[in-house]
Amino acid sequence: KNLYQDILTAISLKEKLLAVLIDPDKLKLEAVSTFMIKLKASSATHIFVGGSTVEENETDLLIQELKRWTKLPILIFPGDVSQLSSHADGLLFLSLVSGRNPDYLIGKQVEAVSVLRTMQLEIIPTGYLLIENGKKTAVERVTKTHPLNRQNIQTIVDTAKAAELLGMKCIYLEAGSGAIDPINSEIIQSVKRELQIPLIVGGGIKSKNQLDAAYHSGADLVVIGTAFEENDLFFEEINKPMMFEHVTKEEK
Ligand code: 1GP
Repeated sequence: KNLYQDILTAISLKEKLLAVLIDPDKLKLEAVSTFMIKLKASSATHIFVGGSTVEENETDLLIQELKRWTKLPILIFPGDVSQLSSHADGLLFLSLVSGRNPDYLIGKQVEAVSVLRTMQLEIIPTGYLLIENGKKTAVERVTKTHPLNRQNIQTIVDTAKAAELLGMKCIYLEAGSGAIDPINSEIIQSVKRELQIPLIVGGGIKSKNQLDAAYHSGADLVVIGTAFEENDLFFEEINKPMMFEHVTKEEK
């Protein structure tokens, strides 16, 4: 498996990718089978596993259970070093470049190395940018960092670009789980224009229209967690044809 190469190939074919984010703190092992049957009927291409506050071992057990039900690639989207698991396929090796807390820029990453050495995970270095969305998010609370101001688009673009120049393989624009507003189109378009690497967008996407708007603005991979947790019908709703399909076809 080469997860990153597969992402690049999908992008070159103008395919849009969708990751379902599963928080081990919220999805209990007994509920995995029902959740995965619904997920199978959806257009999800990836599973991300992670959360801001997860108990030791919970992630590993959940990933083992998920593996029984799916062949989709499972990537760890870690809130902490304790969430690493050898049963996943890959890891978004995040650096919170929107913040100025050295622990989340490089400290946790150094801590992770001794664990990663014992695992065979494909590691995808990812510049992680938290963008302000009107309410304080778990990422902000846990990392004790300030999100970037959503009005200050140039700073957001420059931060993403700096991460790319440092060698990151992806940029993740994050509004925060359960955000009131998802990352807006102007921000996504402006960042996308400057990037050569894949763009991941997540946080607060709760409708098919918002999902399509993120893709149309330039997101290569969209991450959705809360909407799947709270709305069973969403698994089917996202299978509907893309609202902007006519536009994307012309662009092809
Ligand atoms: C959070 O971007 C993800 O890290 C997904 O957010 O739960 O709001 O979909 P939601």
